[in-house]
Amino acid sequence: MNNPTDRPLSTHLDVENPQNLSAYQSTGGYQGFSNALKISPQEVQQQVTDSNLKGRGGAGFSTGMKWSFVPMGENAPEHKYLVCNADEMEPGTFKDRWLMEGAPHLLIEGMLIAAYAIGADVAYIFLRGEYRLCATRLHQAIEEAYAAGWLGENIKGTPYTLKLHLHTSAGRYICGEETALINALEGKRATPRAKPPFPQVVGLFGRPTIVNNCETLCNLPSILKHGSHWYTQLTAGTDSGSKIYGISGKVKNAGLWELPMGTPAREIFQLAGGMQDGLTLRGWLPGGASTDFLMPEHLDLPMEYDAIAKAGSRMGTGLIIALDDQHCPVGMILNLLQFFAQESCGWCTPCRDGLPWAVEILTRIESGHGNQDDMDTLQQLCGFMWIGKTFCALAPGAVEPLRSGMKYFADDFQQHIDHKGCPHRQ
Ligand code: L3W
Repeated sequence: MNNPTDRPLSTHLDVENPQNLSAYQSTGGYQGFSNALKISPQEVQQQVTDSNLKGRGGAGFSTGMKWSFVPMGENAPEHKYLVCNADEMEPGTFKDRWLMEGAPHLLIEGMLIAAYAIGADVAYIFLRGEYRLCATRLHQAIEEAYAAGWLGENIKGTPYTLKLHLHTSAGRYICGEETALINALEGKRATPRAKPPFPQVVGLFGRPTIVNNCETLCNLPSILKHGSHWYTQLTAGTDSGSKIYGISGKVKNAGLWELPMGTPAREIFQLAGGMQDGLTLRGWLPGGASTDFLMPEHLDLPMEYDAIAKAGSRMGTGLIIALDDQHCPVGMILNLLQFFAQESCGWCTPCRDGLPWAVEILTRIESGHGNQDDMDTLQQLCGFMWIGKTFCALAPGAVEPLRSGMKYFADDFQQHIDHKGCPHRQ
């Protein structure tokens, strides 16, 4: 990607005072939404469907298809809602923060396009509570957008009206699950709802609601500005567009980069300068903590949804977590499981009881007090907490690094049991 227009997200990030409307407009801001206002909501939906944009929150569901479930025209209720899921709490994931701090108007413009396309008159940004700088900049940007007539009644002289509210989360990982988020926004306990009905039909306050991830929404202005065909050509693989990729762990330069979708993981490691001196890569989680481990031999895979799924994992958020040879995989998995056990909402039994049980067993193994039966029980627990047996994706996601870690790092688990302690501490 050499041309700035080929980096539709980060092209807006290199400006001073990013919350200022003039700074955003100097990089072509609000042109995409202006184009959207000249065509019908259905035509906007069609462009986004044609762009083949997939949700960037972790699941990779088609954005255009999701929107197509929203009742339109005479069948539509009086109010419909758009919600930006900016409750970025996935371990190792910090891409939405970068976008909101660096280009708050890009998100606002993306939300305007999405809200117009589905006929929403009210929109919410559900923001992770700890993201204080994002909140400050979004507040300022929203105020400026209202003052300039980009938000509010009869936007830019058209019949279209949108009210946009910023809501800071009280702080639970489960609020990233769209129906738990909706409950939280309604002031209720943040437990997931049964699906179906999907929020697109029965969502916030019982009305049709689209919940889209922050990065997903930030892609919309460029699609409406340059066209869906242009967007499909940005990729290095088969999924459309560009993607914010990143790495954390013991690499030389942890960070974030906007790259063509489908960039091989090896290139992302190279951008990070490789592993720190003296360390070797042992494994990596492709997109946040709730994905299966992949190995160094998987580094040439394109980072996109199907290719990573075929290798037995998920691209998730696309932010890699690297495991080096001097850190204990058992300890790392225990650390992740502790997080997920703490963040279980407690609604369904497999997750509420299964995750703390897995933590108890892993703690025993990690400290050198585990035995072979513990390994069998862990395997069974992975089955009890799998898709279809829990109410939402939290526990199945939590199980992914555990089940793949037990496969790829079986020797490490065995050493803890045989030598009654962690080999990395001996
Ligand atoms: C209508 C159907 N709509 C699916 C919609 C659904 C939702 C979207 C994705 O979890 C994953 C999870 C985490 N009719 C539909 C339908 N939809 N089928 O599509 O739905 P789904 O169920 O595939 O996923 P989900 O429950 O939304 C998302 C993983 O992401 N993850 C977590 C990331 C965390 C962050 C963060 O902190 N910001 O992104 C990372 O991998 O484990 O598997 O809108 O309504 N038949």
